[in-house]
This record gives sequence, structure tokens and C-alpha cells, in this order.
Amino acid sequence: MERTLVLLKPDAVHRSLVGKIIARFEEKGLQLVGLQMRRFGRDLLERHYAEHAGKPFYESLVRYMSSAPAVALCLEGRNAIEVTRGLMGKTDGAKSAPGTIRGDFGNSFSNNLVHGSDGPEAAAREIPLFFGGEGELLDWEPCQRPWVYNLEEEG
Ligand code: IDP
Ligand code: MG
Repeated sequence: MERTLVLLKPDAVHRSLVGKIIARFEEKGLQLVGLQMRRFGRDLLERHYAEHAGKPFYESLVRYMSSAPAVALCLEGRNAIEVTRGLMGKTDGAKSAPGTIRGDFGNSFSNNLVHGSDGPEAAAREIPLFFGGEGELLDWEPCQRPWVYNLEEEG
């Protein structure tokens, strides 16, 4: 099992899409192990987006992400990082395939509703930024797991 960080960005909150977007992940069989709504501060977002510092869109990205409440999720599942990125779609909502979150709800390169860690190293770095406090991540065994995965075949 793998864990990944997902953010429902301020446009998802303002557009009342939080429930629908969380449902996409849940319906796929990904397990929620952390969930919080907060207005994330500049310091945290600068650390989160450190790899983009200096790029032309960086300032407006940090401003947009800190401008209103957002929701952080930690999701667990087999290949959770890749599965989550697939559900999200391409960065540019206008070019993202229908059926993906960005493809169905997004029309912008910047305001693209969701963030998902792009690899194991990113997930390991990002999860503690948003869920660093005691008790914020939960280890639990969903009763549907043996039906989402074939545990006999796939371990
Ligand atoms: P990703 O979110 O699909 O992984 P990244 O390249 O990591 O895309 O960029 C982080 C975020 O920065 C994007 O989700 C988007 O909100 C914003 N962004 C990236 N590239 C651009 C751009 O060229 N113009 C405006 N915003 C951008
Ligand atoms: Mg990225």
C-alpha cells in the first residue's frame, strides 16, 4: 500500500466541488487516512511548491493557494500515487480528458482544482507538511479492502 497527498484547491472549495471530488477518490477504492480543511499559509505553500520557486507562475500560484480555504487529503491504496494522478487528469483543465476530475470540472491551467503528489519522493516530502501533527493520519483497515483488491492474487 502507498500513500499520497491530495489538495482540493481553493477553486474546488469556492465552486462547491469538495464532495464530488472526494467521491471520485473514494469510489475508486482509495482509502482516506487523513482529511483537513484549512486556509493554508504562505510559508507552508512555499515549502510545498519549492520546486517551482522562480518560475513565472510561482507567485500567483502561492497567492491563489493561500487566498481561501482548501482541503488536504491523505489517500492510501495500491499504487495510490499513479492512480490518483490518473483520476486528476492533465495539469491544464482545458486539455484534460473527460472523465478525469480536471477534465470534467476544470478549464484553466492554474485553477485546476486538485494537487496530487507526482512520485514517491514527493509524497514522502509533502504528506508530513500537511499531516505532521500527532493523530492526523489514521491507520485503519477498511472492510471493503478484500473486495477492492484480490488479496489472494495481489497480496
Ligand atoms: P501538476 O499540479 O499537474 O503536478 P505542476 O507542473 O506541478 O502541475 O504545477 C503545479 C501547479 O502550478 C499546477 O497544478 C497549476 O495550478 C500551476 N501551474 C503550473 N504550470 C502553470 C502555468 O504554466 N501557468 C499557470 N499555472 C501553472
Ligand atoms: Mg506537480
